[in-house]
Amino acid sequence: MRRSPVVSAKYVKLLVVGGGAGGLGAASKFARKLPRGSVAIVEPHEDHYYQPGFTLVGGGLMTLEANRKKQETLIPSNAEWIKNEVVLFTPDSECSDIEWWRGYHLRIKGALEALETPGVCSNYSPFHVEKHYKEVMNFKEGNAIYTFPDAPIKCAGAPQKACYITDSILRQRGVRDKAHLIYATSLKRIFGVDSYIKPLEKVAEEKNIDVRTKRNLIEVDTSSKSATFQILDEDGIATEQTEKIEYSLLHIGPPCSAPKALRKSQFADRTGFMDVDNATLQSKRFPNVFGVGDCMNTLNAKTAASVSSQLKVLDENLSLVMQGKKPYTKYDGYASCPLVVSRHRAILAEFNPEGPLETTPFNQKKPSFWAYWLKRHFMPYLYWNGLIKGFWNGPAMMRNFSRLVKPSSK
Ligand code: UQ1
Repeated sequence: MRRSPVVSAKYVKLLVVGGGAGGLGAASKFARKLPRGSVAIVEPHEDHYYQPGFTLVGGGLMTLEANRKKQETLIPSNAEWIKNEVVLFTPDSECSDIEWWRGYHLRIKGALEALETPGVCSNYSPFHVEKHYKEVMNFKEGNAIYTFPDAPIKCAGAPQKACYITDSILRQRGVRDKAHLIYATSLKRIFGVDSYIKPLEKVAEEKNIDVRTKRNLIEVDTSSKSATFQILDEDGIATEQTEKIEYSLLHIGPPCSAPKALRKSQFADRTGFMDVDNATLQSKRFPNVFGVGDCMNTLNAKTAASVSSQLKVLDENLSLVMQGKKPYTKYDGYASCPLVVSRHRAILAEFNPEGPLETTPFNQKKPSFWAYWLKRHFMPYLYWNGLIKGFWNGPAMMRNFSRLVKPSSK
């Protein structure tokens, strides 16, 4: 990795750390309203990936190429790109987003090496997502295991989406009866939001997927091609019991962490995520510092859709602080996860930590083609042209409008 020891010290009004969805969206918004030279964005990577597309790449429904753009084409023209990685924060630095796919080796013994061996893959990494599709297309027989970690994870629906798409592909290939599909999750139920549990349990049952709850992957042994799980108790605490399962295919849902420089900094809480006010997104310790995206310790699910709603809050609150005022706009914890359940259907889950927050007047809990179409064709467009350009503030306005048609979305 390129690493220059010191980035030349210079003054900018807003330093955005990370060129992911949150960082680009924030830089775009402020580069438009502040004078030239006021905004700089620190991002070491040449390529930017549309990560919500990875599920589709792993299912052979989109190419990786279609989800990749050069970072230089995305940095707002009025902002400066500092092509480097932050290694140390000093307290009066300003910080925004990112969580990257690195860090996913942290708590699973042997996982990082296993990803380079046959049968082991992850849709979370651009380097192993195409491998998933190849493995599914070449799958002959045995266990195909999809894991969900006992730690924060971005797009919590992605591991089960991968499992459902695999079921569809194996059926089409005529080898589904040779496969035992296992979804092994550390959670007590199939999904974290109550109202989507029943519809998802139905999908899993119809597809004959063996859902094993309270299982936390702790080790991958490539010589015996086996995965070891710790069994968790009702409170999610690890018991002494373990379970070892052999795999032909193992898809790893990675435990995610904030980037190292953030974890080590005074912006982080004890879990290593950025310690911000859950509503205003302002750093609890440094009033001139805000967060957006996956790196924060807010209660929302970590998805691109949540970033869109956070950007509106960030825009208003950071502007207030720049004018010497107090921030008051509140993030409602909105997140969305289009749960692709086959190659043509999806459940459009939208929720906040309190429950569902659906945008459309249609039944979003039922798998539908229109939800799949939105996910496959409309969302990438909205991301590249709306979200990262700082124009898309989430569907809250549309939600208010559709409430006129459908009074309650609960
Ligand atoms: C969304 O805003 C968004 O960000 C661009 C996504 O990310 C890819 C989504 O998947 C979804 C569902 C939303 C929410 C938007 C609508 C119109 C429901």
